[in-house]
Amino acid sequence: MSKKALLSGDEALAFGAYEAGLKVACAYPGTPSTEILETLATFPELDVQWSVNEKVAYEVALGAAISGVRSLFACKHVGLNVAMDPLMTSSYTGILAGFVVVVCDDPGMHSSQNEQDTRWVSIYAKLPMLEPASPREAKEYVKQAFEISEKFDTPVILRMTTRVAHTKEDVTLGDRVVPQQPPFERNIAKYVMVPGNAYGRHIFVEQRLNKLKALSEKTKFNRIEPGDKKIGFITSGVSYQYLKETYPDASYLKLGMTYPFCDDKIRAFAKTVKKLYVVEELDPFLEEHIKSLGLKCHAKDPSFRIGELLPELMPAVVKGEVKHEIKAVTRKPRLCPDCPHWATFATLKKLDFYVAGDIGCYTLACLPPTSALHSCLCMGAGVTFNEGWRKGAPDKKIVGVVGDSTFVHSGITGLINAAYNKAKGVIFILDNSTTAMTGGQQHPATGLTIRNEPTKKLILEDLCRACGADNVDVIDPKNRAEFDALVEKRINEDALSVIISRHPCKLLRQ
Ligand SMILES: Cc1ncc(C[n+]2csc(CCOP(=O)(O)OP(=O)(O)O)c2C)c(N)n1
Repeated sequence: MSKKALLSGDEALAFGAYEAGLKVACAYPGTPSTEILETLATFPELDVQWSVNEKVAYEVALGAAISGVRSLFACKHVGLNVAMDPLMTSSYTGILAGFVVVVCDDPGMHSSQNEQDTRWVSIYAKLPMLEPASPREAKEYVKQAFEISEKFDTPVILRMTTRVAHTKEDVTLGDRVVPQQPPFERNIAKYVMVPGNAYGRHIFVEQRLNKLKALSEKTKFNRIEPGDKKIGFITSGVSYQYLKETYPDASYLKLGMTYPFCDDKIRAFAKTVKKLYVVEELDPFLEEHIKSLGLKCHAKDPSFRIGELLPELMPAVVKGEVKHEIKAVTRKPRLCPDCPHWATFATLKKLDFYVAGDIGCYTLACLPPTSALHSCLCMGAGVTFNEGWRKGAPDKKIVGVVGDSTFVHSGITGLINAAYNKAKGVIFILDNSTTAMTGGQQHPATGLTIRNEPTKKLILEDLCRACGADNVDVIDPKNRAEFDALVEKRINEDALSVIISRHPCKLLRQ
């Protein structure tokens, strides 16, 4: 008898990948994708890791796929930016065993620094993209993604959004089947991307796109649902669910494989309906393409490109109204009571520093009552902005802050750069011994793996010295007088200093 379980999109995707014979999975945490790896880590037969960052995760997982085992990489949308270098060329090398690139976008920025639409990456990298609209589809699509990957020798992008990743649905579970793979053999023309070989592979990539286009025309994932002929929607992802709730009788072309585009199917569907609408969240990805086919279609006003396309907005979208109020979201998260970051920022505020910030719980220190953080761009920029700001404002009291997980992710290179280029100043590593912002994941400096097994522990103070910092101090920010005195001392020195402000997160899960 088949078993059922109530699973989120992330969890269902993980179960689907497991049943499809996945062997290796790598990721760096990032909402709303984090639970994919956390779920996969519960299967003991899988090789699952938190990697130090997304580029590393992508390369380890791709390497495993090229060695002959089905592999998966998962990240949030901004994480894919970090992995873009290997991603672009992996489109040329292709794979041996199936390789799935899962990316979770965050429309409405529930937990992100921007709202980018990853669908464009599929065009840019010439890779196929699947877009499930529910947890059940996430499970089904990931299985199909492995098949497509192997059949067409390509990484396959599987894109979800927050609502699909975090919504729960009952899902049927199946057995795990591990397919036989061909042996890993030397193949320089395919795996050594020097210009001559890459030229040959680029020809392959263009031919592959044509074959994938043919697949997109016939796949059941691009599905026509005939209904009322007066109104026809072309849509994908969670927008499909919202539209179905609002306009259950209309005709639909529901796209599950959104790239390459299924032009013939789109044209055929357009002919059957009186008024054609394209409804999609964020950018006009489908709209621009459908218009380029010479088809007349109605699409949302550009004001709806910002934020989520929530169910209650559907009638306004269809009527072509302008979103009158583009309100900034007023959620005001705060640091937890007794969070160790409070203590560090109390000092930085008191001393009236310009604080180059970074991404983590400590970003919340930009809000009252501390209001002591002055930038947040991307992971690692707390270290590099300290260096950059000093160039134009040498008279200001500038420092940089970075979390422990973020420092390992992408702060190390910035510190080496500062030392090499003779930069000065104080960098604070806010070491709460966890990746708190995303729910408390392990990283190299915690000395524990994703399964909480002991491993080699990265000693941050040794690392900072090796990077070239002149002074490295480790101190508990809750020892306020001592902490203040140390900061005053270091800020007045002509040196590159790192202060590791160490106190464990109150919510630390062991
Ligand atoms: C490229 C990228 N990957 C992942 C994330 C998600 N994310 C934001 S901050 C963060 C790490 C936070 O940990 P840490 O630096 O230790 O700070 P803490 O939250 O513990 O204070 C992560 C994983 C992101 N914003 N950007």
